[in-house]
Amino acid sequence: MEDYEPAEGEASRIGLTLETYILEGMLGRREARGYFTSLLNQIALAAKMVTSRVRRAGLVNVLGTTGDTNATGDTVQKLDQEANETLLRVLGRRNHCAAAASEEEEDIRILSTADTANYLVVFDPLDGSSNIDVNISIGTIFGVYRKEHDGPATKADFLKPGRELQAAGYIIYGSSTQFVITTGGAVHGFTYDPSVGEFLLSHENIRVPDHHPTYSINEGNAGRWTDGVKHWNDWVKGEDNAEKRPYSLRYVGTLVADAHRTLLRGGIFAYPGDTKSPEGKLRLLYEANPIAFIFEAAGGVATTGEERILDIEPTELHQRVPLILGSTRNVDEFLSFGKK
Ligand code: P6P
Repeated sequence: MEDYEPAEGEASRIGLTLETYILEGMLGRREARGYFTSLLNQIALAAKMVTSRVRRAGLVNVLGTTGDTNATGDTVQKLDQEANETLLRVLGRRNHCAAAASEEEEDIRILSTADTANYLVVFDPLDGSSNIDVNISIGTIFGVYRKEHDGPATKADFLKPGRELQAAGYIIYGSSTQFVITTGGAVHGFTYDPSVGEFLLSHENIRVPDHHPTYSINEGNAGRWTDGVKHWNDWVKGEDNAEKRPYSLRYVGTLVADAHRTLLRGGIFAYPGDTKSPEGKLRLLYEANPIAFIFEAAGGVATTGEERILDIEPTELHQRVPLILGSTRNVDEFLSFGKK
């Protein structure tokens, strides 16, 4: 899948709208101008709708919880539910998305049985939703697979390794709203300009630096970590000027926010398995896989500590997985302390 190369002398594309980028195949999928393009634009539309609600969360009666719990036992915040319904409704139009798997849905949701419904979408509609009520960054994570057969989609269609993703991205509702996307080639970031209602290219061809003295982990779990993780954690906090240690600790508690910072600046994010949760906390299909796909496309790495995230053969829609991701040299440091 070749990257789009600007023509000789072509002006910088900074400021181009996401829609133009997608429609003109600049995401590196020149051959797919129709259904795939339409699907990505639908996701961008959903992102605009969700961001308009998130930005007013404090004003409109969407704060708080519904009292329900979702498929994975998390308390459902009202905004989770609204974001979930928005994505399902928008993806259900135009008959390009056959089905969706959402963190908020126990099973897959069939969205179309039309012959044109060639794609499957996995998403976490509102990652980090426990941070909504305290105005800390939250996000939406999505991944797009191709449906490889005729007829209605089934749950088995979603149990594919992340390396088969056709596109992956996230929207971070932070100090600004940014849309980060890749189709496997370059990774690009678009910043939402509410005055024009468009996502404009702001970060072209994002590359993860190969190292940065920052680490991101919930130290509250330290008592449950394996010895290897404990030794790594002691090492990053040790004194060594030449190696710029101690590293700085940055932890938001929203995967999209911690991953976005790590993508742009470098460093490492780790949510490893521990004695209480050997498989960790994060979900494979709609959290770890799309983020891992983005990091690898940007020159980073994403592993469970034992295997490449994108090679895992899923067995369940909501299965959890340990996730260590970031700069190649930072992740190598982590792995060097092993599982011991
Ligand atoms: P902890 C948010 O609830 C989430 O699923 C991810 O966005 C985030 O990385 C993680 O959980 C934070 O978990 O246990 O540190 O609060």
